[in-house]
Amino acid sequence: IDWQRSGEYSDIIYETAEGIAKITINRPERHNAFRPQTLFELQTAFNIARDDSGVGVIIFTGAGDQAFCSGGDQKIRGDDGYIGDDAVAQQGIGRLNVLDLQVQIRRLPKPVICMVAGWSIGGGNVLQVCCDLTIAADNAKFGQTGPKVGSFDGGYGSWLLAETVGLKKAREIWYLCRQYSAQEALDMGMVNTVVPLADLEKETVQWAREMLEKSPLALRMVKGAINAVSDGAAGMQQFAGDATMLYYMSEEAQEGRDAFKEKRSPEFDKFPRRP
Ligand code: 2NE
Repeated sequence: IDWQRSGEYSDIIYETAEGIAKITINRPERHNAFRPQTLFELQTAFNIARDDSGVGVIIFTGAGDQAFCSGGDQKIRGDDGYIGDDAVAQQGIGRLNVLDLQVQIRRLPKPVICMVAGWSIGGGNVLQVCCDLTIAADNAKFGQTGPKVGSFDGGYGSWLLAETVGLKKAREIWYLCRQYSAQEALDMGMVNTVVPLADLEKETVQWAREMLEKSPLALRMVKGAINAVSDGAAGMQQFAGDATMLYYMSEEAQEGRDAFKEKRSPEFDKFPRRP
């Protein structure tokens, strides 16, 4: 696959090919730990992929074969969050802007595949959990470290993980902070498949291609429906917004718009009152 790189980023790489966007965290010297700047760039890249009608599926991964992501960069962790280089940081104020990225991935109306080689740890594993699907290489290792390093994720990192692997297993993962092999992650339903490291991208692209053959609106609605249950009112708001979008696309809704513009009464009688 002939990836075309675009944009100017320091911490990530954005590439596209054949209807697929690939977003790569590019800090391999820290096992792709994220800092505030990494997350700003990821948010930009995910927005570009969302807005690009030529993109149907997004692959989210990490540079190299040692790690997808090792979570928040502990070396720039301040006393209230992660300290970046921006004006907020100049005042000594930290950020936890990974939470915004988690929400963005959940609400993005295109499938996001997490492609994991090596470590998927801490806040990195929470991002993995937030993705729609996960393809793991046979060298992948998963876990949460929060209670070991003075952190926790009580949002998606807890209850979405529990929804994914079950309550008992989620408690074990957080309470003991063990590391789990790719096969163990597969057995507990945290990933979709495990493939040899050498085949990781080929297999992930194959999954993306299969989804690209499917109806984009159907995929959007299924993603919204699955997430609506666990995202509560926010999930319903998104799903309801999609219903509005579909209604706007109907002749019935367009009749209301046209009647207003033409200063006449709308003729809704011509549309069936469906059973
Ligand atoms: C991932 C793990 C177990 C890998 O161990 P190993 O032995 O294979 O590699 P090593 O030597 O630890 O790591 C290689 C280099 O990457 C850095 C290391 O410090 C090392 O660099 P040097 O010190 O040799 O120069 N590195 C790795 N992870 C890093 C990190 N997260 N931040 C900064 N540098 C990192 C092992 O590396 C490990 O346990 N890493 C820490 C995982 C972790 O605790 N992550 C943070 C969890 S909290 C979080 O992400 C979070 C949250 O819970 C809630 C909100 C927001 C964030």
